[in-house]
Amino acid sequence: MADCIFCKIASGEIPSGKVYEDESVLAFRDLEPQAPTHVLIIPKKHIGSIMALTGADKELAGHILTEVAPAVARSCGVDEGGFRLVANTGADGGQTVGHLHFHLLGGRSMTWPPG
Ligand code: D5M
Repeated sequence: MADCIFCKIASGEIPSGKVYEDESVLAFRDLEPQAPTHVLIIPKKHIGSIMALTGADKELAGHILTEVAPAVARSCGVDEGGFRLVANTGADGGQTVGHLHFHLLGGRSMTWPPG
């Protein structure tokens, strides 16, 4: 999508602190880290949010959850200590960028409930 910042990051038009990339997914450091490890995992194709996922995205969504997130957690060294994986969705969910992204946060103890 032309004016989507994460599409521009996915295409390389805007630089990012890349930690993982394959043909369908990119993971990069969040600009405003909320934990020692704070990585955003995005599909390269534009999907607005979890609510815009369709049956055609099952393989992609499964790939992110079963392969990419664990690989990123391992490469960042938070797989054993634990981490939080969250997709803020919509206005009440706190989503500010309209391109599906999973925050992977770790390196400190998380609190619950979130703010
Ligand atoms: O999360 C959107 C997140 O995106 C927020 O934590 C800041 C981050 N962000 C915004 N622009 C960039 C760039 N250019 N690089 C890295 N991280 C960025 P949300 O859940 O939508 O509030």
